[in-house]
Amino acid sequence: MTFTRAIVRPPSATFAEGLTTAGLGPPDLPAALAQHAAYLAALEACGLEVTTLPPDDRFPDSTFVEDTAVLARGLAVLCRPGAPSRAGEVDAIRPALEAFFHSSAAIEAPGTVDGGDVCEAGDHVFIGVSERTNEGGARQLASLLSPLGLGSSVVDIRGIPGLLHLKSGIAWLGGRTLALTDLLASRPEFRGWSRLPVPPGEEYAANAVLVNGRVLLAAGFPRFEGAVRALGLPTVPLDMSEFRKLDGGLSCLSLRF
Ligand code: CIR
Repeated sequence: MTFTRAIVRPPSATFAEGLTTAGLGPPDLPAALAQHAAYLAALEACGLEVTTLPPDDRFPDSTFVEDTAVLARGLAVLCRPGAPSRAGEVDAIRPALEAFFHSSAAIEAPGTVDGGDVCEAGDHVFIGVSERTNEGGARQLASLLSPLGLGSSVVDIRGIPGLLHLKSGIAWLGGRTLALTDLLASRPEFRGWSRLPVPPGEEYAANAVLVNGRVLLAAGFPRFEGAVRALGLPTVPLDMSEFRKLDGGLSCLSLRF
């Protein structure tokens, strides 16, 4: 899958009021802005044309744009976030998506889907059922993706500690290879896939993104980065400390298409 574009939204002045369970203290906005700028530059270095939306003070979590939509094969599926405080982020992103996608659909109530629960892996999509994405939302998404030739399977991650979203514990590294944290690696849904274990203690790094042959990953997780490089994939480490304080992973800072 080659990406040509991405959409990002820098953290806003209200960023520190975002949802969190991390217990890592409040994020520092200037540091978050600097990390976001470096992230954007990394996407550009991978060849992407990046659309930067204005910061949106109304929604503290609005920098995590990935949760608002699922983009697949020319279709934009507008999500219905599981957290009430994030519902308005979807309307806020709609115009930007309409500029690039002629075909769109939406998850309807009572279904909920957060984009962070959706892991595309070639022609297969893993959909996490979590505290944010419910079974009805997952079913709706699966039936929207199926006509596009995308098969899907549902992975129920409720009750797995430390996993806000499915992609908090999994990354597709191309072909049939998935990086998986220990708690996911043993799950039957991933049988038949080549599984790269994320070393215990480095779970946060599992939320990596393959962008045009390079793997963007969180800095500071040397064993995981070494394991990815050993697959022959160049890595681009990025400081994510301020986003981690809000339970945010690296993938959730952009919509890539
Ligand atoms: C939230 O709890 O919704 C945000 N503070 C973090 C969302 C992170 N999204 C993601 O990892 N896909």
